[in-house]
Amino acid sequence: MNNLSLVKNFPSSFIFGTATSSYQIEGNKYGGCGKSIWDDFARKKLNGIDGLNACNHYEYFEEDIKLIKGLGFNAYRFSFSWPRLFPENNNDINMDGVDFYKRLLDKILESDLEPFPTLYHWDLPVRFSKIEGWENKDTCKRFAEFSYFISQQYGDLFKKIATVNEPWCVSWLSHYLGEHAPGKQNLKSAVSTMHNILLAHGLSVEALKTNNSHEIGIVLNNQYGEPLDQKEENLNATKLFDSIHNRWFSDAIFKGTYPELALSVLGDYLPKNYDNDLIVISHPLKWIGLNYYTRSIIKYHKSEDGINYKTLRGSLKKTDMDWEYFPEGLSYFIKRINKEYNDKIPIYITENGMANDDKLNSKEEVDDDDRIEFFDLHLKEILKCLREGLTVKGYFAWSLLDNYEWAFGYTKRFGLVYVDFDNFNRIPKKSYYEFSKYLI
Ligand code: IFM
Repeated sequence: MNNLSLVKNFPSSFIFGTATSSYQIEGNKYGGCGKSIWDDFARKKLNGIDGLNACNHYEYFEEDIKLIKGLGFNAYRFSFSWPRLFPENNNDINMDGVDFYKRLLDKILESDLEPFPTLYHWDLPVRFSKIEGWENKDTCKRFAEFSYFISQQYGDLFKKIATVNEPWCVSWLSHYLGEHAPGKQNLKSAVSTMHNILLAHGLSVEALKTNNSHEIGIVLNNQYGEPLDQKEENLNATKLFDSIHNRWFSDAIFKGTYPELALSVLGDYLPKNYDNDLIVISHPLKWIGLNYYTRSIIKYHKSEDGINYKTLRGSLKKTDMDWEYFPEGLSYFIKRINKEYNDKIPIYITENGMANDDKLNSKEEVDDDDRIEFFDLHLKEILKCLREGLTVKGYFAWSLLDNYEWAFGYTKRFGLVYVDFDNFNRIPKKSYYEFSKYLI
């Protein structure tokens, strides 16, 4: 039986935290929150299963922060909801929203946790749909203004801040694959969003810097691509997958370029003079967040638009998302950041975790041994990286609570804490107690 005793082997300066996001937990029915593109998408594509109530973190946040403290963790990653703060338009502030994040930050600090806020975790106010959301550079400018507002309002309450969570999901998953809001399936929309979301990040960095000296980062999600076999066509397909999924974002952020291979298929769809924006996109950062979950098997697949690959599932043990356990990928990407991009930058694993088909047992407890195994395997990879002198500084378990898992609604449970969505009861799972056993 796996346990998490290995957490004792981490240096005392290592940060352990847990991560959440606004739309997934807060409940937008509370506190005057406005509508986001996810409400619209849920209504049109998900039979109305949305984040209206979510975990009602808006009312339960004090209990939730207590739960984090009870884990023995020392940090909390959360996101600000843009539609909560500016529900109607870009000028009129919702004071209940302002007050909510003030109370939340005060509680986090009072509990001796380090806040790791993120400015954008996908809940774009729905009004931006009228101007095609992230396909329009005006949205980037408005995001910079929002960033400025946050730093003015709360700037003295946190040190580190991330601009955008997972730009690949904001762009490719949402505009090419159509799986997330706004649900488009159009290569041109995807490519302009792949560029604009990075521009939004760069403009946000500039806006944050005018106010104070925060340690600014961005959170990228990397996925390992494993060629189906050693045939040349599958090896090439894997390189293209990596170039679009991973290198597009890290090359732009760290080097101010886009990878040649991805450009060969996407370049025609980029805005004119896009390279001027790359200067803004590649402003130096103080830290980088890496979200890591799984790998994909990559197979050549001819496609009209030149995206000549297909992603398949392999035969390794899988989570309830049908994602394979592939912990080796985590150390692979940590190493890649240090060896290929920047050997000094602090790396935080800002998300890692698994969905499990958790059920309450007869004692009203949740025995999520598979999750304990998942954490153990991934933390072992991080320990290896630390021994090699790589600059990984922290680990955030995704997630604190079972929550709204986007297109899957409430059917996928990622939490360290089980949530009964009928009455908002929170029940710590076995994995929760495993962390606290060794960290407290
Ligand atoms: O729930 C999401 C989170 O919002 C972003 N990263 C991946 C998680 C699991 O799918």
